Amino acid sequence: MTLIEDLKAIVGENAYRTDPDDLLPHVTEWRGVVHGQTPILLLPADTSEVVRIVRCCAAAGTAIVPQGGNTGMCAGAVPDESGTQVVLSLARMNAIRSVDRDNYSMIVEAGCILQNIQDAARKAGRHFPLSLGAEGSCQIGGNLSTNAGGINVIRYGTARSQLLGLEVVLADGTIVNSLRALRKDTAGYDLKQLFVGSEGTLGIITAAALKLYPDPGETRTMLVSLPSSGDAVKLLGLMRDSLGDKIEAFELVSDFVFSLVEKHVANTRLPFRQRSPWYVLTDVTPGSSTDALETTLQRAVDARVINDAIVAKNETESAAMWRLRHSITEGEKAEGKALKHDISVPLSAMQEFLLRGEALIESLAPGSQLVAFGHVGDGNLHYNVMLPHSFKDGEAVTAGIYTLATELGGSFSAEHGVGRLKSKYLPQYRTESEVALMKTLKKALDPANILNPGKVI
Ligand code: FAD
Ligand code: 2HG
Ligand code: ZN
Repeated sequence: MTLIEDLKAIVGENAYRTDPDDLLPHVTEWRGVVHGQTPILLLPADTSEVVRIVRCCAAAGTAIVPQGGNTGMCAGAVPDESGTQVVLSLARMNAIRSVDRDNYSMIVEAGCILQNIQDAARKAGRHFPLSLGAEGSCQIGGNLSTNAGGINVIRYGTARSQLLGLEVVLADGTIVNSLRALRKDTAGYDLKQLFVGSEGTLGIITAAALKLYPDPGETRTMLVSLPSSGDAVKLLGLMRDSLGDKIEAFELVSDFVFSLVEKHVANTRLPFRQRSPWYVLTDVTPGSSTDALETTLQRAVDARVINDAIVAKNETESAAMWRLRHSITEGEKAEGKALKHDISVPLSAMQEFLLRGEALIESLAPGSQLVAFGHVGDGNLHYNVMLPHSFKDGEAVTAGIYTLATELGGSFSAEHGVGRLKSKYLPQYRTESEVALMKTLKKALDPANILNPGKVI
């Protein structure tokens, strides 16, 4: 039998696709920026089928591209153009194996959709805080493989912080089972964390033990308008002084970005009568400190750090505010192609980045439109740029932004990973010894380079 026939036999009828129309969404990056090819998409039902697929591909020297919801931003989940790489989708491995209320944990398969995990936690009276715009289609395996961030990192950390244990299949088919739901465990190297953020290049995640939290209580959503972007950091400082860690989300959005959403996404409207250049959308759980919240807002108005603030009166108003935020990627895509930059800097350098960044873009590509928004409370901004039509190449702009972030002690890749689109920048913006160690790890775990080759390093 040929390899493809062997692979079909492992997963069985109805659990593979070879028809080009069926394959198209799985070989195309969701923005349509990258197109690849594959002979087959496999949909294994369980870990033992993943093991058999990996062994079969390893014997044939055939590359495997693990795929979750294919919502990633760096084309990490699509195969190259060779037409030889097999795509392994985790979509059918989507069971919530168990929820342990007392231990504040759950065990899920890698193909679980993020929103289903949040819902299952809520049903059990618990909270799973990872939340992002693609939560209706991205999978927890993809979230862990990219170390996803999203809107609640300021309080709970990234996907990495939500992980208690992992089951992973290595490049030779070995299962490493560390599905222990423990908050404390210092027995040897913390192997599970090696696979977080490794974008399918070191192993295939098949299941995870996740951390749950108590229900954070009543959440207040506020949309605040600001005279300048730098005021966001001042506002965050004031809020932290009075509310401590009760800030669940703190997102910065420019007026231009919201105008793109209003233009392209139905039923979206900014609730302010008077527009400002920048806004912060924030969720807080003040508990008994509602007075502190009001005093803080008044203090911010007096210090001219904010222009105005609207506090959502109910769930519907809160959802409408968050819909504006979660529709940004869609609004930007509808307007046209943007150069995507996903940078971070220390909060103390954020104001300088914002000031120097605008000037830099204007000097390198005059007439560009800056699509700036993101998780400013984490020091992470989506600093996307729409070039004027006369500009065919944005390389200098991208290099300028990455260099500025690096100079200020930041990262060129804060949240979305490296994948295929950013792999050429890794050697430039990480030290030689860091890259060398990454290569050593890759070689040790995947000597034949069959797991997602061409991605990350
Ligand atoms: P995929 O795109 O399928 O895969 C991503 C990478 O992980 C690939 O390299 C793939 O090979 C690998 N992979 C997938 N599953 C596995 C597995 N089981 N084992 C090993 N490797 C695997 N990201 C954020 O961090 N924060 C945001 O706020 C955010 N907002 C978004 C909003 C929108 C509208 C969209 C479209 C995307 C957004 N993203 C965001 C990006 C994306 O949703 C995340 O990167 C997400 O974690 C990817 O999950 P996925 O299941 O789609 O993974
Ligand atoms: C977000 O924060 C995502 O909304 C997407 O990370 C960012 O579209 C983008 O550039
Ligand atoms: Zn983001």
